[in-house]
Amino acid sequence: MVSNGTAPSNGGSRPDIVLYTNHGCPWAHRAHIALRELGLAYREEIIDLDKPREPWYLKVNPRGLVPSIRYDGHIVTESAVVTQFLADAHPAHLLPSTTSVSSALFRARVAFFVDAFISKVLPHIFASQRAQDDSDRDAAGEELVRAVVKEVEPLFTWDTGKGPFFGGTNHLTLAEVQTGPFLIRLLSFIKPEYALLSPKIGPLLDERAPKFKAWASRVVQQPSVTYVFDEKAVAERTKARFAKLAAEKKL
Ligand SMILES: N[C@@H](CCC(=O)N[C@@H](CS)C(=O)NCC(=O)O)C(=O)O
Repeated sequence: MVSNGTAPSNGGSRPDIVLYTNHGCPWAHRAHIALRELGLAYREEIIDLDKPREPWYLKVNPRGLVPSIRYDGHIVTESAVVTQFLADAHPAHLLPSTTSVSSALFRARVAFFVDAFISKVLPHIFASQRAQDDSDRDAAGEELVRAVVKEVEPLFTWDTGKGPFFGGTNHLTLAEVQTGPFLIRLLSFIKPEYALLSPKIGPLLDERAPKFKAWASRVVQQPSVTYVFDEKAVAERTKARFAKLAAEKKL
């Protein structure tokens, strides 16, 4: 959602940005990556997700979710909308402006890639996290890899350059902004010490989806992706959340 007054006209001047966020939230993580990639200064307000949202925040975002941004007084909510807006308002390496068919095609491919990952792969990451024991976890991991092989690996044939990022570029794009938070969780949570995702996923991806695995491994090393991610804290919080849901029989 974008609301509040006239459209921003930011032609390179420095916008005043507030990011309402929580560092444990993957959707909010998208906004952090975009802001860092675009080199935009911002002030952050951490929203405590363990408490009911305060009335002032519900005025910012009636859904009560993070992330939201205030951009020169204009509120923008929903992570996909926030990051698309930032990339459009600050044309740079994340996304080409729609000035030609080829740039429109690149944007369409980014959008399709993100849709494939979010709609076909992400549900398997969540399902894997809900697994109750090692054998369930391994089975869910197999499903996850199957989805990557079928839906995402073939999209790397779009690469036109030799760079390691989306489309063969040498820099992150909006595709990495929108998927990066989930890639870093995927590649972190497969570590056996967390018992969150099957450790077999790593070798299976190497074998069956090598392009995806190489790409994801590069993305999760980028400073814009790592700077707000506290792996241990996020893994522990994720584990605690799933344990609570299991205890409440809500899984
Ligand atoms: N579709 C939203 C999802 C955001 C979302 O689910 N955020 C979670 C934290 S990860 C949240 O704010 N939860 C608050 C709550 O459920 O009370 C987006 O992409 O921005």
